[in-house]
Amino acid sequence: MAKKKQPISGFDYVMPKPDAETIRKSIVYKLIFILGVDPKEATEHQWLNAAMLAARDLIAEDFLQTRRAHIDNGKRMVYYLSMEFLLGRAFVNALINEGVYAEFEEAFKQLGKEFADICEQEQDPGLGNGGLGRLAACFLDSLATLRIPAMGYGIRYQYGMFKQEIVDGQQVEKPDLWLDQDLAWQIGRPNKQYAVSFGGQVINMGDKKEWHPSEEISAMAYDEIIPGYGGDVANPLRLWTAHAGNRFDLADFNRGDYASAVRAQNSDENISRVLYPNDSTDSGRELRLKQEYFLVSASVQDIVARHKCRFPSIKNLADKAAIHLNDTHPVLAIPELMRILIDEEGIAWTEAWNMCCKIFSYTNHTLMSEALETWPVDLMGRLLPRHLDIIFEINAYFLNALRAIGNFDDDFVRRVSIIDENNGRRVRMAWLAVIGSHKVNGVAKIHSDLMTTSIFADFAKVFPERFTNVTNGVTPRRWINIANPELTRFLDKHLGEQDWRLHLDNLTKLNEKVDDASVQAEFGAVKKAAKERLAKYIETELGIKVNTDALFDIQIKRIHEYKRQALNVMHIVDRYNKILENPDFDWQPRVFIFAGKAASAYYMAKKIIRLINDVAKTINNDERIRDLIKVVYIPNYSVSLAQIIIPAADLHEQISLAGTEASGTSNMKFALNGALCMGTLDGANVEILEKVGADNCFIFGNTVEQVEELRRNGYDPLGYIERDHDLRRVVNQISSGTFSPEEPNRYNDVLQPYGDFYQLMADFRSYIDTQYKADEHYRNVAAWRKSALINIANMGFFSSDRSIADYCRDIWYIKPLTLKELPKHQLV
Ligand code: 26Q
Repeated sequence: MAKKKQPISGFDYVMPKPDAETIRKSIVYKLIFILGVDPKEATEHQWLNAAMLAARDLIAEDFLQTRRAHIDNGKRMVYYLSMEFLLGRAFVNALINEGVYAEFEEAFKQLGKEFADICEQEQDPGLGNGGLGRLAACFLDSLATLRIPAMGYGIRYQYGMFKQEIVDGQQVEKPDLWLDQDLAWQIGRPNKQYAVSFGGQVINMGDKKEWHPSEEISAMAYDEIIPGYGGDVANPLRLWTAHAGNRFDLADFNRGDYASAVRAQNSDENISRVLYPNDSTDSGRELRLKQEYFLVSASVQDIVARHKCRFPSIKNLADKAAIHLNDTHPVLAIPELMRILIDEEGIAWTEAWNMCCKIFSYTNHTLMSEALETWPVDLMGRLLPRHLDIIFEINAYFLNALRAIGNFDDDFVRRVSIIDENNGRRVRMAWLAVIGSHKVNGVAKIHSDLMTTSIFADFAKVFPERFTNVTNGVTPRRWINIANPELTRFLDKHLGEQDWRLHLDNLTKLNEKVDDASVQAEFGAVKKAAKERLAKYIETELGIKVNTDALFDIQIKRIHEYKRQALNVMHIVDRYNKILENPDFDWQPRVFIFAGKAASAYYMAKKIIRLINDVAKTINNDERIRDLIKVVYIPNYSVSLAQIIIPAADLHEQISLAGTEASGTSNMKFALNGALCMGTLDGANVEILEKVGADNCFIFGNTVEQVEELRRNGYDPLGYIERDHDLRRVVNQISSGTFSPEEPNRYNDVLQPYGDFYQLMADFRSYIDTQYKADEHYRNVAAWRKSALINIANMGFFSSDRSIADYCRDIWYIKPLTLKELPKHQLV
C-alpha cells in the first residue's frame, strides 16, 4: 500500500494519487500528452514509457522533499563515487518500493494489457561489469531505504556492458544501445554542467601554482531517481555525460568545413562513450584514465558547489561531506579536492590535507596485486600535470612524516611510496587511496584480514586503526521481492507482522519451522515454481528442455580463471565418465547452468566459455547419458537474468581458489533464495558457513593457509595428476580433444599441468567427493528442504541494509534523516 503523501509546501498543484483508477488515467494521459501517441496504436514499449512517467510522478515528491530535507537540515551527507552502477530494471523496483505494484497491475488489467509483458519491455542499463557495480546498486537501494542523506555519482556510458551472443559456442560481443530507448527515469539537467580540464601546463606564481589546461570538456548531469523502500525518501544517482556543449568550432564552420567543426565534439564525447569491459586492470589505456578523472572532477566540483549552497564557508566541508571511493577507480578525487581547496579556495596545504583525510574513505575489492591500478607517471603528467604535482606533494608529506616517526628503513619507505620506481615510475592508486582516507575497508572478514597481512601489510603498521571490515550485503527488495514472488508470499505468510524487507533478521523466525513437514512441502512448491520459470526461459531462448526434478547446479558470474569455472567443467566431465562406466547406478540427474561474460580481450576466459559449450554439446547429445546430465550456457548474463536464474538454484558453485574472491555477492543471493553452497573457504562463503552451519552447505578444498603453503613449497600440479586416475583422465580428455574432435588441440592450454596458478588440480579430489555428498543429501527431499530453509532463515546478516548501517556507524559517521526532518512529515 502506498503512503498518503503531503504536497510540496508553498505551491498548489494537482497531486498524483496512488489508486488504480487514477493511475490508469495518468498512464493514458502520459501516452497522449507527453509521448504524443494514440493509445489505440501504442506499442508495449510506449505503454511502458507512459507507465514509467506515471510512476515517476508518484516518486517525484519524495525526491524533491528529500532534496529539501538535505538542504534544510544541514546534516553530513555521503557521496558514493563509482565507475560502475549495475542497477537492473527500475520500473518494478520503483513500484514495489513505492507500494503501488498492485495498483499498476490493476490499472493495466483495466486497460486490457498483460502487465508482465509491459514490464518485460524495460532494458537493463548495463553500466557495470559485475560484483562491484551491482554492490553499488544494492547500496543505493539501502541508502534510500534507511533515509541516509546520500548521493551516488557515476558515468552515463553511451554503451554499457556489451551484449553477449554465443555463436558456435563462442562469445561474440555486440554493442549495447541502451540509450536508444526512451528513458522516463532519467532527468537531464542541462543547467548542471561543469568544465573538466586536461593537459597544458602548471605555472609557478610564487607560492601559488596555476594550471593552464589545454583541453576542456563539459560534463552534464543526468539524475536517476533511486526510491527507497517504504516511500519516504528518494535519492539521486547523478550520472555524468560528456557533452560537447558549445565547443562547436565556428571558425571551421564558417570556412565551410562542417565535418571538422563537428569532429571536436565527437572526440570530446568519447569520454563517456563506453564502459571498459574489464574487471582486472588494463591501465595502459589513456581513455580509461580520462574517464576516471572525468567522473571525479565533475563530482567533486558538484559536491563543493552543493556545499556552498548549503553553507556560507567551505571550511566546514569535512564536517558535512563524506566521499566514498568504490575501489581505486575514483581515487583522483583526492588530488582533485586538494586542487580545488588550495588553488581555487585559497586554503593552506596542510589544512586542505587534513580536510581530505577526514572526508575520504575507500573500499578495496581485490587482493590480487596484478589487478591493482597503477598509471605511468609520464601519462599522468601529460594529462593531469597539476594533479601529478599534488600527488608528489602528498607523497613527500607522507614520507617525511614517516621518517620523522623513525623506525622505517629505506626499503620500507620505497615500498610505501605512492610512486613505484621499480616498474618505469608508476603512480600506485591504491597507495594514494590508503594514504588519503581515514578508513579503508575490505568486503568480507577473510578479505579484510588478508588485506592487512598482504597488500597493505606495510600500511597496517603505519596506520593500524585505519583498516576495517564491512562485509558485503544485498538488497532483499530486489533479490527476494522482485526476483522471487513465490518466496515473497511464503515469507509474508510465515514471518508475521514486522516487514522482513526492512528487517531481514526476522528471517530467523523460520528456524522454528524448518522441521515442519508442511512448511517444507510449501517451500518445495516455491522452489519448483522458480525452476519451472527458468526451464521455460531456457526452452524458449535456447530450445533446450530441462527436467525440473533434476538438481539445478548453477555458476553465474564473470568468467575468470580465479573463479574456476574450469574446475566445474572438470567435475562435469568426470561425472560423464562415471555414468558411462557405471550406467546402472542410481545417478542423481543434474542440470548444470552457467552464465557470465568474459572481458573481450581475455583470451583464456573466452576459451573457457567455448569449452563449456563444447562439453555441453557432447554430453547433451550423448544418448547414453539419458539426460542424467544437461549442461546449459545461458547467454548475456545481466541483472534481470540473474533475477530469473537465482531463485531456481538448488546448489550454487562458489569455487574460487581460497584467498582470491574478495567476497562474492551472488553467494548471498543464492542462499537467501534457498540454494545450498558448494564452495571453498573464500570471501563471504566463510561467513555464510558460520551462519548456516556445516550441515547445510558443502565446503571443500584447500584453505588460504594451505594454498600459501603449497606456493611456498613449490606447488606440483603434475603430482596430483599422476596420483589420481580420474583427474588424469579428465585432463587428458579436455587437453587432447575429446570435446573438440574437429580441432584436438583447441583446449591444450586450458588446464595447466605445469603452471596451474589457481590450483585446480590440488582441489579436484575434494571437489568431486563433496559433489557426491551433495547428491546424497539431495536424495533426501525433506533433509534438503530443511537445509534450504535453514539457509534462508540465517541470511539476515547479509542484507545490504546491515552493510550500510556499518558504513554509517564506523566509516562515514552519518545518521539517517528522521521522519520529522522530512518536510512532508513536518506538515502532518
Ligand atoms: C580497472 C581499470 C581499468 C579497467 C577496468 C578496471 C576494473 C573494472 C571493474 C577493475 C575491477 C572491476 C571490478 C571488480 C569487481 O567486481 N570486484 C568484485 O567486487 C565484489 C563486491 O565487493 C566482490 O564481491 C567480488 O569478490 C569482487 O571480485
